[in-house]
Amino acid sequence: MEQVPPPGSIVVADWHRCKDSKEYFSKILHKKRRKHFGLLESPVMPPNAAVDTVHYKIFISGKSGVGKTALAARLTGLNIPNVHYETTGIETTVVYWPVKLRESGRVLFFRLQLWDCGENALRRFDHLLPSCKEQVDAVLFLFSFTDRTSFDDLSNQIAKWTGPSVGQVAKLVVGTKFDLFMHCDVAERDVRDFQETWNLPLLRMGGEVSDGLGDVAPLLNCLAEQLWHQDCVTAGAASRRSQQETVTLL
Ligand SMILES: Nc1nc2c(ncn2[C@@H]2O[C@H](COP(=O)(O)OP(=O)(O)OP(=O)(O)O)[C@@H](O)[C@H]2O)c(=O)[nH]1
Ligand SMILES: [Mg+2]
Repeated sequence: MEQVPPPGSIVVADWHRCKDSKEYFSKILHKKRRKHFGLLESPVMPPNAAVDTVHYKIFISGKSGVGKTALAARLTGLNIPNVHYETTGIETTVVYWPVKLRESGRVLFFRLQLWDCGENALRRFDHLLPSCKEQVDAVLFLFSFTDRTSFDDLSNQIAKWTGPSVGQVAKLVVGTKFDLFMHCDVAERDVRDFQETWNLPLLRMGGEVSDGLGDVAPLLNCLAEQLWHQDCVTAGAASRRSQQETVTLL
């Protein structure tokens, strides 16, 4: 079972609602809508308020039509396509998200590069998955509330990303199309059982993209929290290892 920090234990939850976050969130907004950043662009802070940026690669996993491209669009503040156009290769998008660490009060910009690859393209071209996996920091496992088979396949998908051969990868589960409750095919009880088995964060998404940050903040904060926790665990293990090596050398 994964060791997952409880929500809000590492980063300030709902920080986007706090007054002191305004100068940071204003750098990712333009006329109250999300600013879009190309691969070489980044938010610019005044020199006296410079903050560090931490970079991560995130892979979005899930069967065709589950809503991977729609989620990437939602997290970036773009409109969601109404019809399903199969993604024919890998599409990457960059999301910047400011975060305040609870303990130190330090502010960081998380630069999340989202990797969205069409499921049918993944099956067809063997070279795509290795590129997606290379140095990946986190995987978002998607299922759709309107497609039972996508939920039933989750354990299978997660198992493929678990174990010593995969290395450290933060994992989050995202249930899409939560707005289509009339067609819901996954019962709350099943979601609870799944969470008890896997102990992974599970977020529900759906509906129109809103102008505000409220619908994406829980997911982005949760992702930032998992990534930061993973880095701290890795850094702790590395420093313990170097201490042990020093002791052995002495
Ligand atoms: N109502 C609703 N529709 C959604 C949601 N997410 C995705 N969709 C719709 O589901 C369809 C498929 O979504 P995509 O994001 O294109 O699917 P995909 O996972 O990228 O599929 P592939 O690229 O083929 O692997 C689109 O028509 C979206 O508009 C949601 O949360 N709510
Ligand atoms: Mg797609």
